[in-house]
Amino acid sequence: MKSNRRTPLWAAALIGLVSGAVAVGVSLLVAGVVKASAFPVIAVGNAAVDLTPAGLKDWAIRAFGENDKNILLLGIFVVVAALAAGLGILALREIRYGLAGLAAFGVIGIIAVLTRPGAGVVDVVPTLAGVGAAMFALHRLTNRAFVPTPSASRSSVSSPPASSFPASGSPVPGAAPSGSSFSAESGTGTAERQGAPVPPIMRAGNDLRSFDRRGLLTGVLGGAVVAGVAGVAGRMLSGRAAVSEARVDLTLPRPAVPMAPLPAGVDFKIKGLSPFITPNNDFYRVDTALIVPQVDPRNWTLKIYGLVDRPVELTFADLMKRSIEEADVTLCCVSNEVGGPYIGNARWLGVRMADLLRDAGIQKNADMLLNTSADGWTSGTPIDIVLDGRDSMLAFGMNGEALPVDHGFPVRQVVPGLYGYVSATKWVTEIKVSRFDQEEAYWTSRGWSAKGPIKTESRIDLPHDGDGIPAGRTVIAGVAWAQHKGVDAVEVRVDQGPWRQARLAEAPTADTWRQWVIDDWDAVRGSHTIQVRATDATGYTQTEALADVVPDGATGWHTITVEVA
Ligand SMILES: Nc1nc2c(c(=O)[nH]1)N[C@H]1C(S)=C(S)[C@@H](COP(=O)(O)O)O[C@H]1N2
Ligand SMILES: [Mo]
Repeated sequence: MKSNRRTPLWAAALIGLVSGAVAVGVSLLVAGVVKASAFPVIAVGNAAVDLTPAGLKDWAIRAFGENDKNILLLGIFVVVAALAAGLGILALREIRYGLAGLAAFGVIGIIAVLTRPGAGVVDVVPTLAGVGAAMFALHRLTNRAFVPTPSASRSSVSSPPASSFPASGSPVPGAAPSGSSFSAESGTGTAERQGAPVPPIMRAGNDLRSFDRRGLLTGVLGGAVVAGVAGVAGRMLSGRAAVSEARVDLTLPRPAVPMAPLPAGVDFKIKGLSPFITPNNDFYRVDTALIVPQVDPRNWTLKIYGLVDRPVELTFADLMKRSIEEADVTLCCVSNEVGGPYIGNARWLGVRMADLLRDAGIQKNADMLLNTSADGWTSGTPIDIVLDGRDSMLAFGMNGEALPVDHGFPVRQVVPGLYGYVSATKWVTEIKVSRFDQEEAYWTSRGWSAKGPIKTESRIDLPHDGDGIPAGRTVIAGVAWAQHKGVDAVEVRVDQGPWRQARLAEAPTADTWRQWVIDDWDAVRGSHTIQVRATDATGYTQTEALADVVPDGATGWHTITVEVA
């Protein structure tokens, strides 16, 4: 064993660094295992960016251009490394300080992770595991490299190794880790260390310690191996985590013409009534993907080819640089039964398809866009509809966030007025300009119509079918939709009685659903049926005739029964 007369601060800093690396490696591994979406260090970085004043951020983006992310990451790396080294030095002074410092960073990490958009409880697990592993490493490495000298064991109180962790309470005041706790922890080589006469070279807290260079070396190597193996394994497990990170990292561009804020009148805010904007977490999901495609925006491209004058290939960065627009559009699935749940409304952010298609130059004989997703699903969209002036878009934002992975990250198509199966391609990677008489999309070849305009429909949200409700004044409320036509009227009737006009919420455009309410139904005892029907802006009133969802969408009046007691 070699000892050093000067306090080897570099060794303490190295221990801090390795402990920090263990934290990063273990949290990456655990993030990969539990499929957490947020990695603590990146989450802290993003939170820091979010807290940065807008002016500074804009300046930084201008100054750093597309490299701002890398420079930011480098900055984070340097800061984290410096902090870790500092903790190592603190731990040498008094192990509890180092451990408390790690715990403090754990708390910051957890707060940062939890405040990322879309974060869930599972996302804190990697942080907890990383901090726990770092605490273990810091404690262990410090004791390996700075060996409590047997001569320093002035106290006869022998405390078990764990007692020097702050979590289990303060160690006995003034008691140095005894020789027995040291030998319990350091395994082989103990005898040699214990036997050698060690000059006291430093004080750490109340301990006299000596520097064990070999203990440092083997400990640091072990820590580095753990960190490296865990980190690499974590990365391998987490193609998913990488995409989630890229998604959380994404700074959405601003629309060229931001939409006016929604008027308060769009939403009656009645409990149990679908809110005007469906939160992303509540948004229905329909797709054929067993495992959601993980498409990294850095590798994503979109090809527009086929019957075009100039085939186009765009990267995600290309897309984000174009003129950006926002639109509120209610998506609906053709498989939605009358009264069913497969409908939701969101504010989408993206690029107008008309602009892109104009760049490509659509040829005269084309009438269909055959879209392909990263997982090979296809949809067929009529070109005349996409180009008739409606807000058809390639969307990458949904309700103020990057598109959730389940909803098509990084890019999906959104066309107001068409069912999802012919328009709403998620994870879209190709648009082949073609003809309906030459191509058949996924669901069309399985018995569904080639074209799928959304049918005018309405739904009762409140009360629920089968509810038992008290007699008296009762609210009946729901939503109605006729995307790109607009809902003009909603009528409700009870027990086949006269139709009553419902009061309509505002709807700034024709592309969304519209809330409606009857707030003064006098419910009397007994069993009652309630029915609803909508009339759209073309004057068409929904038909009573029941149609199945196949081949082109259900029809009929939503009818519920309630028991009034
Ligand atoms: N890649 C892909 N995109 C898809 C689908 C699919 O199966 N795969 N399903 C479509 C259907 S049928 C609907 S209704 C909408 C649903 O979109 P959502 O899951 O975001 O609500 O996505 C459309 N886009
Ligand atoms: Mo659908």
